Amino acid sequence: MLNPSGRDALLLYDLALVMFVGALVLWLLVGGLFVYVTRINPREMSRGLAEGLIVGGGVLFPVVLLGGLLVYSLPLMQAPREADEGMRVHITAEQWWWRVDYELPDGSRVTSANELRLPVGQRTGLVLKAHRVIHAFWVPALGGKADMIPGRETYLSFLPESAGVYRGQCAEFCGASHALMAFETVVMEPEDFEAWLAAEARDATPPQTQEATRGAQVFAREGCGSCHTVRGTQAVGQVGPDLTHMGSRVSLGAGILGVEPSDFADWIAHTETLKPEVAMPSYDHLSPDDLTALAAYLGGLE
Ligand code: HEC
Ligand SMILES: [Cu+2]
Repeated sequence: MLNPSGRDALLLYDLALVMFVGALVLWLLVGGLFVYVTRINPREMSRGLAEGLIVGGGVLFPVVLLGGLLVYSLPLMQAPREADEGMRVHITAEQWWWRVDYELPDGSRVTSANELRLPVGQRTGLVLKAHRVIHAFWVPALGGKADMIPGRETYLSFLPESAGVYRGQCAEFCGASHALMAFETVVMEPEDFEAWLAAEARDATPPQTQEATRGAQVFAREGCGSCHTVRGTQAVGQVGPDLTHMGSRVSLGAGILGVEPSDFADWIAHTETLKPEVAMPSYDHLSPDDLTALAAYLGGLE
């Protein structure tokens, strides 16, 4: 929040700064007055001066100051509405991860999860939904916060101003693993973004190594595809995140792990320890060989 990188975050940063400096000046004024009347000049005051202080400093001054701050800050509180320019991304909050759907100009959708990619310098509209319980969407470096409410759509839009990776976090308590519900926002140059989106729209890359091929077999044997989709394969589950391009993401498990092979193995074997009450069982019965093979398969889904 203190390092804004989007147009909307910049407005909020300015507002926070004005409020903070305003509060600091007020505090110094009141403190100074207190020191003056108790230490520097502790004489009895004339009735006129005392009444003047109370009416002026206690009524007029706060009314003018708070009124001014209100007039300054009200225009910043725009009603949340659907963005009228740019691409749209539909984001649904699950317990405890994010479904992410890019809506292309021709109406088709590209499904991803647990990561948001945006082109720099363009406004992108976000259509926010929630499954089951309330969550809140927050990427402090890019803009404000918005509630995500079951049965309703809320809106937010971002205009990122520099490329980079910005962390997002669920900001409304949503159950046991609320604090483990994060994601990364990757802001890219427009041509890089277009290339990424085109790649994301394609079906999964078939396994390239023997290890990965074995991983695909373990994936099928263990029934992972009943909850996960890997486009272009038999896996079409909708319960968990789409894994079609898992290998090109920057984090695992909604922002809680990296994407090294050891992270994949760790996640699959200890899901329930890493994320209490998670809707994916721990596969702690798998052999280290099976876990390595799964990691090779998932890491290769670029
Ligand atoms: C009962 C449904 C279910 C099954 C079966 C299942 N998963 Fe999951 N999986 C989920 C859910 C739900 C999540 C999201 C958990 C969270 O972060 O809250 C998830 C998350 C993941 C992730 C992280 C995805 C991301 O976007 O970071 C990977 C990788 C994964 N599962 C792999 C597997 C593998 C491999 C198997 C089989 C060995 C498997 N899953 C079986 C439901 C399932
Ligand atoms: Cu949440």
